[in-house]
Amino acid sequence: MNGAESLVRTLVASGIDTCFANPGTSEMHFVAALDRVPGMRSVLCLFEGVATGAADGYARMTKTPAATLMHCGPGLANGLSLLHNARRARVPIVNIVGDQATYHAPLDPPLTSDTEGLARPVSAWVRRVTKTETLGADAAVAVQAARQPPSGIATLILPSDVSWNEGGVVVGALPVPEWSKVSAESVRDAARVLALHEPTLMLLNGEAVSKEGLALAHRIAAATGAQLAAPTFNTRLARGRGRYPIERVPYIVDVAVAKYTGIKHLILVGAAEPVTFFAYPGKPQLSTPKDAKVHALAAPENDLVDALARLADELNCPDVALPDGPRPALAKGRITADGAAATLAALMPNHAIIIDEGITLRDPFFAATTNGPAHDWLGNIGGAIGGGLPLATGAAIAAPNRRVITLTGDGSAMYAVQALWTQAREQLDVTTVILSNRKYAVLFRELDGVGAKPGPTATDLFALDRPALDWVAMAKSMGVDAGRADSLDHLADLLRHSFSTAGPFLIEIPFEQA
Ligand SMILES: Cc1ncc(C[n+]2csc(CCOP(=O)(O)OP(=O)(O)O)c2C)c(N)n1
Repeated sequence: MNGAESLVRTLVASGIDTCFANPGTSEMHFVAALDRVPGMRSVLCLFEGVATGAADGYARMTKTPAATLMHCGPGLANGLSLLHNARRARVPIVNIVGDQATYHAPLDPPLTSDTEGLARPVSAWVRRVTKTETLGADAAVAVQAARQPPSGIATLILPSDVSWNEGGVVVGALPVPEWSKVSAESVRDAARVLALHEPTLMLLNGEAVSKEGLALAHRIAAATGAQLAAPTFNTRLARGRGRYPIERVPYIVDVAVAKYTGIKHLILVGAAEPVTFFAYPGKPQLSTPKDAKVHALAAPENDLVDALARLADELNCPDVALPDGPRPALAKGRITADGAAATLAALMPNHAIIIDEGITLRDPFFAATTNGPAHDWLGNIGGAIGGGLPLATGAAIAAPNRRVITLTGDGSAMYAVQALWTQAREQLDVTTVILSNRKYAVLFRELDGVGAKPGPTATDLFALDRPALDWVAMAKSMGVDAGRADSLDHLADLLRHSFSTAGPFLIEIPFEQA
């Protein structure tokens, strides 16, 4: 058996069943092994950023890693920004990067680069394999490293001769690392703080914003008067009917600071202190008051649901009723953000997965879907835009019986638009909603935030209408049927059509330019 085959067999034995790939010459033996080994779905992505973003989406839904396959340092470099987001989202990924043969690299052929150097900033674990005999064992360790709480990216760099040489050894799955429980002292400390009944904010992250985590946090909040919040962007937030709602820390610094004025205690549940996305001249860097006392109930690598359950027990918190607001009704007539959001919330199917890259048009959709059917809301944690369409691709592969709805700004959608082609090829149930304002609207807001004044050059650098993007033609060219909504009634027709038809569909919602 050659090294590549031992690698693929070890990955399958370790539970990896999907590989998002964009291969080249150095990965040919890996690709050939995929033909010989059953159990691995290979998904072609036409840009490495699609592969890395898809692996992120896959991991958010299954909580287990997929593999990627990249071509040398430059291929990895193409995928880096969405690996950055995946690292911030704390998801497991086994990132496989083919490279020059061990004996060829010293001659410095064209695709030689510092592959480790490119991998290190985004990876929790990096290893260059040097021997065919150990490749299987290295792969099993890579899977384990990716799943080491709080999860991360394990990059395996694979010289081509290590792949093609004979002598590969398949290794069985290593134990899956456990999420550690918080100490009794941490639970008691948090209980003591909450029993003071002083203004307290509990900031919940990770599994603490799952359906179970939110239910426990609401019991604690109802019994103690603490406020609850999730970070501005979340890996996977459980929402809609049957789930307890949660506010997110506002993105806009002044709004966040005003909201949390007077908070005396901050209890972190798998979250970090709420640092603002950027520094703005003369503004605070934290959304909570500087003098608020910070208490860590749990770190990201802890079992957060267990920590909340033990805290609720410690405080004897009774159950609380689920709030039950009315589902928004269909809106009609001229397109507005509120109307489009209500229409989506009125029509979306049960257990949808919403991918949020809505930028300035996000908030109405977040608000309207609060009382929509149960769904998961996947945000952009790392701030590198362009991950929406790739994330949707991976989430749809991970959860084939659920409709994925991508809400994306038109600017953001252009970064990795070729994900649509993979969605068509794999016939994924993804509805891509382009929130089309023909500009980088948020950057006007940011200009104002940092105190810069836009002139004609700045304004032109944020304009997407010269030339205009033809979203319907672009989607159709990649095999995705599409329509442009010209009213809210038309939007409702397009959404109904997509939700009742298998496979991907794209809807452009044109918004008036303010
Ligand atoms: C990788 C990366 N490049 C650039 C940016 C800066 N950036 C943030 S938002 C944005 C424009 C988003 O435009 P769009 O998706 O159309 O949403 P809108 O602001 O119009 O609502 C840009 C360029 C970024 N965050 N990440």
